[in-house]
Amino acid sequence: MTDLALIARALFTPGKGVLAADESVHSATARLASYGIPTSAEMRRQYRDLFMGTEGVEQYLSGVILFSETMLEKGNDKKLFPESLAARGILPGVKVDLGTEPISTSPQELITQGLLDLPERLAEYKKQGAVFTKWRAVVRIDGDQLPTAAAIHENAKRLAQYAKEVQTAGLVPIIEPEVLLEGKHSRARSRAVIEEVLGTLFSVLEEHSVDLTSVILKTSMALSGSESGKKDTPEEVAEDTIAALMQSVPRKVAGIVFLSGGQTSDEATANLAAITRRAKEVHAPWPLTFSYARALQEEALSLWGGKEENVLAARTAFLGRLSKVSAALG
Ligand code: 5MM
Repeated sequence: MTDLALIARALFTPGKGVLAADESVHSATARLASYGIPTSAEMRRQYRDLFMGTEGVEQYLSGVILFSETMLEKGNDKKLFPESLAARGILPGVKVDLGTEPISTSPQELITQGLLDLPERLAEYKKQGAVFTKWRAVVRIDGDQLPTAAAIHENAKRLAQYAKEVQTAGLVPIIEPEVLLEGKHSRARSRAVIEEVLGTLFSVLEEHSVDLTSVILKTSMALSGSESGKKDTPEEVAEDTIAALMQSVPRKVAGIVFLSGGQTSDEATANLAAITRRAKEVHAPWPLTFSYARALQEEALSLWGGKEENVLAARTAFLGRLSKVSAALG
């Protein structure tokens, strides 16, 4: 097994998963504001510290995805965040895409930016202690109109170029083609889109000679759209999600992590439990775990409210959610 494949495997240590703490300045500001928390660079640092500074997270976290700003900041323990994580046996990773912009020929769809100076930035992140990276593409469903094949293909090409550059730099790539929950679509449509997106992605990765043994897929679950009026049972989500993955993801892939994508904390936990059960039933070939942001953060953020006196209660809630999500891995 290569060194990169070993790092990828370590992210799937049984009972552990990945905290996504890589919100850009724009997303972190919006997240804090939505909980009535004041927004500033210092509040963003405290927001990161609330989670990463929680005693005992190493029981549940194999890795944390950081935002570039956080790579250079210190927690309340006066250690740089990547160093503090590594000292507790948690692998530090970093989001390296630079966000999305509308596609000129299909303005309702998005293309992810960030390839131009990627090799230089990867060298810096590696010096700062990152051992893995993440790039997110966004896929919007609208009836049979969206996504277009052209948008799926262009995002796949960029994900493949990113993954190749990252492996060349000696880091593990997480590839995240997020199929959005927003919309009126059915779960069947979500499953079909996930299959199409992943089918295209893995064929383009192969064209770019990306080594799949150190690639981690971060995927959405197959869910009915948030405006469909339908609430799926965890068993329905699990059946369609695992079917889509079995159809489209090569056995060689190092592992699959799930995003929570706007589900509540309880939904994301119950759906993960059903998915891991279903994966065992059908002998799915890859290790699975979580890579949640919102579903791990929401209870703690409501309790915290940006106030020092609430830190302990917020951290207790965070650890409680981590323990439930870890238990969902079976
Ligand atoms: C889909 O978002 C990723 C997973 O988070 P959820 O579990 O909340 O769905 C997450 O890693 C996302 O990529 C980051 O929060 C960064 O997002 P932005 O929009 O700030 O680049």
